[in-house]
Amino acid sequence: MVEQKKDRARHKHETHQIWENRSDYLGGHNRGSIIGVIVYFVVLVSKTPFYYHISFKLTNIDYKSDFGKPYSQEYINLNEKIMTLMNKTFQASKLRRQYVLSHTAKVRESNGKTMVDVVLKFKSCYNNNAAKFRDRARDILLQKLTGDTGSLCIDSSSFKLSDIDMEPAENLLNMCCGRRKMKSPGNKVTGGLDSVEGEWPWQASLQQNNIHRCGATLISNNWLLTAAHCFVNAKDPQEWSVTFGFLLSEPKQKRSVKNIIVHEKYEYPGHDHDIAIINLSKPVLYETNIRKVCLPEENYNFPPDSDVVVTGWGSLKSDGSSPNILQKGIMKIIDNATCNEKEVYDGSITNGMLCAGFLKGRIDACQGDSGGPLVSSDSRGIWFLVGIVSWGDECGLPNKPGVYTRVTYYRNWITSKTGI
Ligand code: 4AZ
Repeated sequence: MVEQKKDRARHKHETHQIWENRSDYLGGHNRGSIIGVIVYFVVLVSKTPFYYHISFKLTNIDYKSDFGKPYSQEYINLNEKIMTLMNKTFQASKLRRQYVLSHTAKVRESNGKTMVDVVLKFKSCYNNNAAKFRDRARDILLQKLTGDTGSLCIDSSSFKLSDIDMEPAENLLNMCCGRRKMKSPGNKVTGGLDSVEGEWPWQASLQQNNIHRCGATLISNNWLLTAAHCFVNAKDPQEWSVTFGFLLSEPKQKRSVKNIIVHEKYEYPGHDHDIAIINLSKPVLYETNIRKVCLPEENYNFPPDSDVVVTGWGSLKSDGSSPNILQKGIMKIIDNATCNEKEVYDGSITNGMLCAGFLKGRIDACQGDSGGPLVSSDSRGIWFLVGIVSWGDECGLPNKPGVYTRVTYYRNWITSKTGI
C-alpha cells in the first residue's frame, strides 16, 4: 500500500507524548498500588459470559428464500423483530442485569413455515448455579412466548433451549457478512494508513511456507477469494496457509489449505481472469474480528466515483518492505472508459476488470496486496466485495491507478465452484 509517510511519523510522536504525560501524572510507587487496586476489582467483579441456543417456529411468517441472505431486507427486518422481542423480554425480567444480547443465527424452513435459531448471551459473576439460571431463562422465555409476542406468532410447543459453549456461540454470533463491531476511526482521511483491530475482519494473509505472499478475502467459513497470479509458480496447496488477524506477527487463527481453484481461463502473464478460490482444510471459527464479507449479486452496479477501500500488508512503495499492521487505502472507483484512455491504460481494461484510485496517483495497492479485497459499504453500513487486487503499472504513479478483478463479473463462476 502506497501511503503518506509524514502522517505516520506525526501520529507516532503524539502517541509517545500522551504516554509520557500519563506516567508523570501517575508517578512512582503510587502507580503500582493503583494498578493493584484495578487488578483486584477486575478479578473480583469480572463476569463470565455464557450462552444459550434457542429455536422456535413462527406460524404467521411463510418462509422466503431471502431469509437465506443475511444482508437482505427481509432477514434484517425479521432479526430486528426477534431481537426487540428478546430485549423486551429480558429487560423486563429478573435477569435484566445479566442479559447482554441476542442474535438470530439462522432462519430455516420447516413445512413451509419459518424456524429461527437464536443465540442469547448473558454475563454473570455467579458461575456455580448454572442449572438454576438456565431454568429461570427458560421460564421467562416460555411465559413470554405463550403470551403477547407482538407481530410474531410463535408456536410455543416448538420452543427449545440448550446450553452452547463460548466458541460455537461466538461463531454463530459473528456469522453475518460485511459487518464489523467497531466504527472505522479514520474514514475521513485519505491515504494508506494503519487499520485497527476488527476494522477489516474478512482480510486474510495468504502465506507460502509461512511467508506473506498475497491478500485473500473470507467469503464463508471455509472459502476465500484471491488472485490467480499468486499461484503462478506454486500450485501445491501444501505449501500454502492462511492467517487471520490485523497484525501479521500475531495471527488469531491459522489454517492450512485443502484446495486451490484457479480460474480455468487465467493465463500468465496475461491479466484476464485473475481470480482464484481457496478451500480451507478446516473451517475458521468466526469471532468479533474474523468475519466474512458480503458478495454482491451479479447485476449489482458500483457506480464510478463511489468510495471504496483497499486493504493489505503490501509494500509501502514499489519494491519496498511489508508492514506488520494491516494498511487501508481509501479511494474512488474509476470507470473503465476513463481507465482505458490512451494516457491511462490504453485499452487494456477488459469487462472483468475495474480500476480504483486517483488519476493524480499516490494512494494505491502495491506488491503483496495482490489477491486482497477492495470493498464498499452500502447505505446501511454493510460491506461488499467489489474487487480483488490484481495489477497496475508500479504503485501510486499518476494516470496508473490500481486494476482489480471485477467480482460481479465472476459472481456465477464463484457460485459454480463454492455453492455460495
Ligand atoms: C503486484 O505486483 C501489484 N498498483 C499489485 C497491485 C498493483 C501493482 C502491482 C497496483 O502484485
